[in-house]
Amino acid sequence: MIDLHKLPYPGMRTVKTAIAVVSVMIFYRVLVGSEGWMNSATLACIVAVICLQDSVDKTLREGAARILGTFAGGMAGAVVLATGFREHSFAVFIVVAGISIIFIIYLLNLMDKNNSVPIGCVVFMMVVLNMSDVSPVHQALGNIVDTVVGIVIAYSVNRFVYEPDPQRVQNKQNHNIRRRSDACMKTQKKVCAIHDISCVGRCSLTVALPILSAAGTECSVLPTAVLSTHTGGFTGFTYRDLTEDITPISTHWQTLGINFDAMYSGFLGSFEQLDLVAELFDTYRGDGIVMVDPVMADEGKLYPIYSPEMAQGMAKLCAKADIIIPNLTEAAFILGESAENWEGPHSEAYITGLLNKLAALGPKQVVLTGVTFEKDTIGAASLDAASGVVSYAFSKRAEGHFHGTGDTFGSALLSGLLNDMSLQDSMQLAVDYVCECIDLALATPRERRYGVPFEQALPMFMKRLGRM
Ligand code: PXL
Repeated sequence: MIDLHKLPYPGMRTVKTAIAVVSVMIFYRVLVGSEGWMNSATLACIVAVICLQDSVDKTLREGAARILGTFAGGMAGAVVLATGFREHSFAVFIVVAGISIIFIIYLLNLMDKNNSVPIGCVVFMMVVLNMSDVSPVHQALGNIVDTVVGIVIAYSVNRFVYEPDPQRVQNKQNHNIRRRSDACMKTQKKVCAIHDISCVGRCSLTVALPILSAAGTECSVLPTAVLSTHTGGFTGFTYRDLTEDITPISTHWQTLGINFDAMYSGFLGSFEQLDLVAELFDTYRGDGIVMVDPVMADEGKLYPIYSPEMAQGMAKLCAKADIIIPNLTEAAFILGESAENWEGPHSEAYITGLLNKLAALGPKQVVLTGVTFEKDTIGAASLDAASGVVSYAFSKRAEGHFHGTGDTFGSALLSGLLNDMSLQDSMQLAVDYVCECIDLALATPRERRYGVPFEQALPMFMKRLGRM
């Protein structure tokens, strides 16, 4: 049973919206009379409802946007009526109507007035769909007048019925943000990212940390090595192996009773780290996700700093993971196969064969990157070992190699999973995000070896995660 006493009262804005609508109706009833007042009142009522924002200042700003939208929609409608398209066949009329809507939206977006778009389209439709005897220009002007009436009444109600204290509005907004983030804090996921720090060149931790933070997770790091730059495309880089620091760091963490919802390993600083990272997984995995990116090779070749034993060691580490995310070259090295087919195009049988052989090593899920069946698209394939389900995520292909995109992909994929997205959706998110980063990279003069401008695509990424 609903306890009526516990229901909140309707807010002041709700009441004021009702007052504005009723005032518009009274206005037109008195002005136009009992015949035809409803037709005139419709647009003014719509405008009053959408203009009635929670501050007077905002109502005015919205009002200006409505007038511009009304003008654009009204004029476009007048042109369509004046040129007699409505009297043509239905097919011609709907084609012209569709093109006009595109034109209105395009024009308003070009003027950077996208909040004028809805009213522009509403007014256009009201003009072209309303059979009245008045001339098109008359009708368009009438709509503009009705819009102004709606705005003036919304503004007056907001201003005179009860003007909200801006401080109170701000406090309420802050309170809502706090409430939302309190709820989020209770469930905020903790990740441990185990990669190197390449000081310059956007890869590994300098990519994983910001992406996982933007995804709302608390990202701790365990650096495996510190390099002045990454190893692809730079020479003369410094290399400090942090193998000796891993056990003391973990020993301290254990005194703090730390645990993680996800452990995500990438580039390792030495062969010995394979065992150390496997131990970290045992210590901290709990019910969390262990994701291994077996970073060691690309474009058919092992990275020069690694020997072939690294590939065998990585295969053992992959066996301990819940998810592994090799590229095609790494998959071949892990399986002890030739990597000459890394570039594709690949056959579906080849990809599913690799997925199954990788799953046989032990991980619950395998995500293979760099999969391409046709020349214009590239993406990833996944296999869920328990269900046997194979899925794919593709995006458009760009020529060439882009440093750090494996780390961008892995961080985005894990972000999706930790935000409760399915493996398929997380994979599509990661593929799309990398594609957006590459598009941005192609649009900047920065040398490729400095990585992709993933920072610029974070808003798109956060929107897809529902965090913006
Ligand atoms: O993005 C993979 C990566 C990570 N860390 C270092 C690298 C590379 C790839 O070249 O050199 C140090």
